[in-house]
Amino acid sequence: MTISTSTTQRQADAIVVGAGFAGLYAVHALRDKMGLDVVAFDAADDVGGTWYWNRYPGARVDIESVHYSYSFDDALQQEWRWSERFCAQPEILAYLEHVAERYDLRRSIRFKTRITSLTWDDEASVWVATTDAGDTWRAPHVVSGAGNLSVPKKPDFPGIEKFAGQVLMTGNWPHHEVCFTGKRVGIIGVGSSGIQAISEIAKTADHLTVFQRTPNYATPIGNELLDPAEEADYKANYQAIREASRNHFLGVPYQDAQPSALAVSAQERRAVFDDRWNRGGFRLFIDSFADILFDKRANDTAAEYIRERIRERVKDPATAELLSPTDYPYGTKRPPLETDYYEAYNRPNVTLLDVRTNTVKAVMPKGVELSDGTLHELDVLILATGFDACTGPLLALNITGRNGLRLADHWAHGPQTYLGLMSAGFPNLFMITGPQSPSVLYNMPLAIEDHVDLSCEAIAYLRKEGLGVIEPTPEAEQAWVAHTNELAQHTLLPESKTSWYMGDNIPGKPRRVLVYLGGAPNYRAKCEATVKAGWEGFSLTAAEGALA
Ligand code: N01
Repeated sequence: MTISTSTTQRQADAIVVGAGFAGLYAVHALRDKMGLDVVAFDAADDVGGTWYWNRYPGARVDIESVHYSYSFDDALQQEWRWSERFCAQPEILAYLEHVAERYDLRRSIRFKTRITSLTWDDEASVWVATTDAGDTWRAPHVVSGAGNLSVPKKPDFPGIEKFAGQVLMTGNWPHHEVCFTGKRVGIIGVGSSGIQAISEIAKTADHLTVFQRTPNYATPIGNELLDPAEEADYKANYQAIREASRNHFLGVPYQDAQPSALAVSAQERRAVFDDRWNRGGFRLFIDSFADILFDKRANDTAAEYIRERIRERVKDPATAELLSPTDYPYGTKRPPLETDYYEAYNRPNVTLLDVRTNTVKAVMPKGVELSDGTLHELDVLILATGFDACTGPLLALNITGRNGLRLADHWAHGPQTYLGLMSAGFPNLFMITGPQSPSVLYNMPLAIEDHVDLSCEAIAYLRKEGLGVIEPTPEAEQAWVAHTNELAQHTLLPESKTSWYMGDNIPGKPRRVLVYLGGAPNYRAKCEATVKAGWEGFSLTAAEGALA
């Protein structure tokens, strides 16, 4: 369909939120595979989603690009060339632009348009979307590709609006090149974004001050140019690789994990850690020993190994100490991957400050003031302070479901979903990689494809059966929430008190695990069994009214 602009109240078969990995594939699947009228919305002026907004220096994927890419069309995966093992943001954005072009997706997307509310019309069984362009759209189905890490955390530093220099956010980086030469730069936050940005900005800034609250367990990404022979080999075996990925906890075809870090000698353990450290990616975390995320004593061995490596790389022992996490297990905060991150602290132009003990008091016109009264003068202040993860992007859509139920109220104590895909009282609303699905603990493009395909299957089933509405039963939802909470209790995740996996990074956000921790293969099996059992746990009914 080409979007009509002739009326102010318009109709479609499906509304898609977002034009990132999820929104693009949803448009293609719903429109081109199912033949539906689709309209998508994105606040940006082009496609890309997270890869559109996160343009900070050093932004790079941390699952190998050959794996972190669409699998839905073999021709696409054969023709696209990745230049590096872990490509940088511009190349991933170019890939998504290519996908938009190749499948002619832009004609179904309204850019520079944000959905301001989504309201279920009980009488007509349709969603009514309003946009900041002043339009209203009606459609029986909504597929949200709003993302998991797309709503940056609001700055919580008093006085920031009075800062005389430039404030930049990694999650909403300017489109022009930012030059740090001759500048005093400060950065708050040492998560994946901060760590990638620090490693790059340290090379050009006159001085870089890092304000660190909680140190992270960063390990080498192991990036290098992708050897064409290796690439050809991947491409010749893509089907098997994708299958192996989908059968792996994290959605990558790694197969070398040993059962337990505690079942081998210290020497053997060291050899495994060294090997995974050298091979890079998430191998140390996910492909060394299978009990690292579940057994504190196993975790301690990996944590101590990483601290040892930090001490080897950072020249000043006090700085190395400050960079070494000690009060939460490895992997309970999302582990960042790095290139030369720790070496940045050996440079004379980089200072590390501990803002856990000496907190940020305020941002002053000249710089950042800490609780002890010291003022750190800056020309540029970068906020790498994270996101309102998983629930934030959905709540930002201002969603009201059946009988006036607001999603914000339904989720007042944390997300409530069935399979992380739908929520009771919010019919025909498909949340791609929603909370309590494997999402960020799975290879995102594959997680997205699985969820979009499942949503399409639900819509096709409704149509085949002459029905109009699908939603989870409250009982199925409650059981799923209890199941995801219980799974989390069997892991070490709840032991970190500052992890966005648990909602801890946003003041006032309810503490509840935001991801499904049973692993992608179990999750996929559960979805398949649900469909096979006639959409068990869902209620499927006729639509209340015809589309007006
Ligand atoms: O955000 P984060 P991120 N005062 O929440 C600090 C993905 N990603 O944007 O830990 C002082 O991890 C906060 O400190 P603390 C990836 O999934 C992927 O870096 O709360 N500090 C922390 O250090 C990742 O996990 C890639 O004590 C404050 C930092 O800000 C996710 O996005 C690249 C503060 C936030 O870290 C989010 O990563 C980038 C305050 N008031 C991101 N408030 C890839 O490589 C916050 N902080 C693919």
